[in-house]
Amino acid sequence: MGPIWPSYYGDCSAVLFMIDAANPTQISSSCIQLLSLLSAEQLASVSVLILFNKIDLPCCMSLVEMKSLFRMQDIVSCASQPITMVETSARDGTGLPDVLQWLQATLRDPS
Ligand SMILES: Nc1nc2c(ncn2[C@@H]2O[C@H](COP(=O)(O)OP(=O)(O)OP(=O)(O)O)[C@@H](O)[C@H]2O)c(=O)[nH]1
Ligand SMILES: [Mg+2]
Repeated sequence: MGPIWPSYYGDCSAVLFMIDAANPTQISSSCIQLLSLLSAEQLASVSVLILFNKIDLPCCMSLVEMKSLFRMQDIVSCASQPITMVETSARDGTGLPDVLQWLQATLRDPS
C-alpha cells in the first residue's frame, strides 16, 4: 500500500509506523518507506511513533538489533519530526497502553 500513503498525508495529525520485528527480510524496504515518509513536506511537523510489533514471537529481533539495523540514531537526529519508539504485540497487547497514551498526548498538544 506504500505507493498510496501520500494521498493521506494532508489529513494526518500523527503517524504510527509499524515495523514487523519478526521479519528481518522486510527491514530494508521498511527503512526506505520510513525515510520517504519522514521527508514528505506535508508530514514535516507531524509526530511519529514507530511500533516494533510482534515482539511476542521467539524469532523477533531485539530493540537494540532493530535500532542498529535501521540506524535509528541517525534517522532521529536528521528528522524534522519528533520520533518516539515502542515495542508492541498486537497479539498479547504489550505496549498498547503506551501507544494510546502517546496518541492522547500528541493529539492534545500538536507540535
Ligand atoms: N504473533 C503475533 N502475530 C501478529 C501480531 N500482529 C499481527 N499478527 C499476525 O500477523 C498476521 C498478519 O500479518 P502481518 O505481517 O501483520 O500483515 P502483512 O504484513 O499485511 O502480511 P504479510 O505480507 O503476510 O506479512 C495475522 O495472522 C496477525 O494475527 C503480533 O503482534 N504478534
Ligand atoms: Mg507482514
